Amino acid sequence: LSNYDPGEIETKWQKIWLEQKIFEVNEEKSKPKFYCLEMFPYPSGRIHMGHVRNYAIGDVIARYKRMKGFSVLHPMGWDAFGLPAENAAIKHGVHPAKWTYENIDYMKSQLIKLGLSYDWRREVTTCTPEYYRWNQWIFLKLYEKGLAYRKSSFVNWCPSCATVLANEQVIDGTCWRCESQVEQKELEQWFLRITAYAEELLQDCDKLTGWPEKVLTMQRNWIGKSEGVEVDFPIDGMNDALRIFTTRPDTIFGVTFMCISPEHPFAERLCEDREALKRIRRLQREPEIKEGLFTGKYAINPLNGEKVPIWIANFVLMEYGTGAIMSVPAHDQRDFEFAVRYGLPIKVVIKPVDKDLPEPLKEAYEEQGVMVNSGAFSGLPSAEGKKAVADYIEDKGLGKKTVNYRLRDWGISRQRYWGTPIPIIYCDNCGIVPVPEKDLPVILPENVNLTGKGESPLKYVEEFYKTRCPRCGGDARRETDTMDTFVDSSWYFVRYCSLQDEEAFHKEKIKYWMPVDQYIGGVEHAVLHLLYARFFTKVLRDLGIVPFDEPFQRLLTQGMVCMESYRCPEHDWLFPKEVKDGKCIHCGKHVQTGRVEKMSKSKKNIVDPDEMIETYGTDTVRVFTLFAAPPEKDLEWSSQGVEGAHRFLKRVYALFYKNHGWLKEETHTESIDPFSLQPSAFSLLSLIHRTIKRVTLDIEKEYQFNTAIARLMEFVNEVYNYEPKTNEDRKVFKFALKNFLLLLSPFAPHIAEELWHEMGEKGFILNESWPSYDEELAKEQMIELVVQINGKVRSKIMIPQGLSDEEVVKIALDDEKVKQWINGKEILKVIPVKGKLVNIVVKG
Ligand code: ANZ
Ligand code: ZN
Repeated sequence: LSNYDPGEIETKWQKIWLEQKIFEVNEEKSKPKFYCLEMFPYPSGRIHMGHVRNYAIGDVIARYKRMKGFSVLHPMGWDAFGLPAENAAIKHGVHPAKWTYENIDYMKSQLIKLGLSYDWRREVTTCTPEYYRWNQWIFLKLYEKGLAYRKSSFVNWCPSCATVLANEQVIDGTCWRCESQVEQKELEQWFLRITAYAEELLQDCDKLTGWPEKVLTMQRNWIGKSEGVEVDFPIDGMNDALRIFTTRPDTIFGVTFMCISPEHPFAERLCEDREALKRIRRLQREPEIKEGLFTGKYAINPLNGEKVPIWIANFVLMEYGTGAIMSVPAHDQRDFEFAVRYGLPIKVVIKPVDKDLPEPLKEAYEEQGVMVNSGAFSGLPSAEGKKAVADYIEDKGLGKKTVNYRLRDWGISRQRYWGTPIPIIYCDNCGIVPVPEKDLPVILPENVNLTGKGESPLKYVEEFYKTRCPRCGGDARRETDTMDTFVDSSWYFVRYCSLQDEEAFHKEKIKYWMPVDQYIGGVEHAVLHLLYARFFTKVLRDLGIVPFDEPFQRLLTQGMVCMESYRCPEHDWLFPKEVKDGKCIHCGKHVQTGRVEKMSKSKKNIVDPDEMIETYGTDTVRVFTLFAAPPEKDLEWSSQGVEGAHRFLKRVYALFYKNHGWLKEETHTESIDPFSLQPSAFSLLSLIHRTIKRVTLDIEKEYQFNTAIARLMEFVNEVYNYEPKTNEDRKVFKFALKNFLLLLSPFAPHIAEELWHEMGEKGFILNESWPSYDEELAKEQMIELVVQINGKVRSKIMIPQGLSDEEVVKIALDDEKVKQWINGKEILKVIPVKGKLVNIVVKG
């Protein structure tokens, strides 16, 4: 026991905890449940500090709730499909499966080394057929309901890499990898109709009171509901009308031209110049530079009969509204820029209430105001005007009010190998045929040639794609694209409710555990993952599988782990350990210190969890990450901070070691009568009650673990030199130390468990109840007693408030300093004043 050896303590307890299965939980009907979930990691190879922080936060919550009497579900798994496995395969020639499973093995050992309280019987690995068959099953259900459909759409295509690019991979219209000009290519893809749930997803944001407001705002914006009108503009000389969507019907008298998307069905009819049309179709969308092409045709404004030219423009998206707009350059900045570029007229129809607009306009006036130059509507404030014009349009049958959402259907087809096969078969006779449920899972074949180029590698695996049509029995082909991996993570939290060898959708168990009470993860998932998971939950609800609307009651988005970076003029970015006294250890040159920012491999401003655990132990790493900042704030890694956390735990250890002899013997801590205690014991009792109270409230209130740990540090400082003298003292001290360990255990579970047993306690801390406190005792109750002898202040003593005069006098006379001053002289008078002052008059 003599020295704190975290390595030994931690491996010992980790082993025992697993052997004794103390993290395994089952549904206990008699207890309230708590489902604590951290976002599962991608098995990239090793965990980083961001993971450590995420899981440490979750572990504190899980352990705390468990001690509070909840039945706590705390699972972990692997988001195991995805591109990096495929890239590693191409680069190093290992099969993605091998690479993935090896990473999982290693990372799992790392999580165990962190002392995290997971029930591993529930481990989910999304690349296993047992898991992904249910992706396929859900897909089939969506297909049955018309919520999964195939459609051709435009994607960013790099001709030289022969691959589809995500929007983020297109930089100034060129490929991020090879810089060739990116084209728009039409591709048949599978979509999930998330838009069918757009309104509910939006409305239910109001129910998510346990979510950070910034995340809700991002979700609302992503869904992007906008109310407006669709209006038909007849095309001059044709028996057809162009339907547009606008949110600003109040500006309709200011229309000076029309724009349609290059993909608009009218584009080819209206534009004779095919080459020019082709060129514009290759242009970047949502562009910096707005470009267009005049079709030579005109449309007629249904409100004032004006003839306006129809243009094809690259800033009009086919996927939004109707793919066509009425352009009002005076009041829409995009239209303004377009008008300036092509010399089109600009007509003001909204004027600020209190001033005039400059002539000519320097930019679009997009604010509210009063309608002008607008026929009978002139003079109306724009808000009222909006409604009046919309009503007029509807009354006259010129169009209708509509609602549009920015949210797009979710394209899930990926031309990749390492993902869930889409369970669809194409037959020349029968067309698109879903794989019958009984034939699930459609297994991803092992033998495949990975090239990293455009098409799905499965296209060349004959034993995979060659199949028979389930309907007519004829030769048929399987779909060879795989699913977006976001499908996998859209329902994994439901899978954890039952054990690995049980049903995937165990209704009773789902009903008991779901929804997740606390979800913890990075804010980078504020839209996609969290929105898809909400969407799937509603789908599963409509399938009768889950009995609730929302998957995550509370959401905590933890801050980033940050650190300063170092750069050597000779050796570029350096790892922190390559820097000594501000110099590069390789060349001795002075290094430049960069600002504190998110740890990243590219800038090498990272510390490796394994190394930290090796040096300081897991408990120190946990305490540091939890102490350095509140969970939702960014955390700055600092080696002094880690040292500080380590010193604290060493001191805790030393405190117990000092008292080890008697701690084990003394057993009765139950029968303490606070009011019979000596002042020092009383104040110790009060201190532990106060500490319990503060730590509990810090955890309950927004998980303020940093201040909770600060309380524990204060406690140790206050009691470190306490020396129990009497039996009573020891009783109280032991009581305080026991409770201290209970409080410490969610943060530093290993040292707490070790000392708990060293104190002679039986059983595991995790199975103990969280300590409760007495409001009265927890009060700050010490006051200063001043003792005067013959009118001079001779001593000041801290005493509990509210003692009787008799007791106060006794304390004063027992005080060592007072005794020295009296020094055997005769005491003439002792006058206690309000329990705060004692006047002693002595002879001579
Ligand atoms: C005329 C107008 C005048 C507009 C004005 C705005 C201001 P939100 O709020 O995002 O829904 N628009 C409509 N469909 C479009 C498409 N497919 N591609 C690009 N732009 C499109 O935006 C709605 C507004 O965006 C619509 O209202 C339309 O321009 C444009 F002073 O119509 B507005
Ligand atoms: Zn067939």
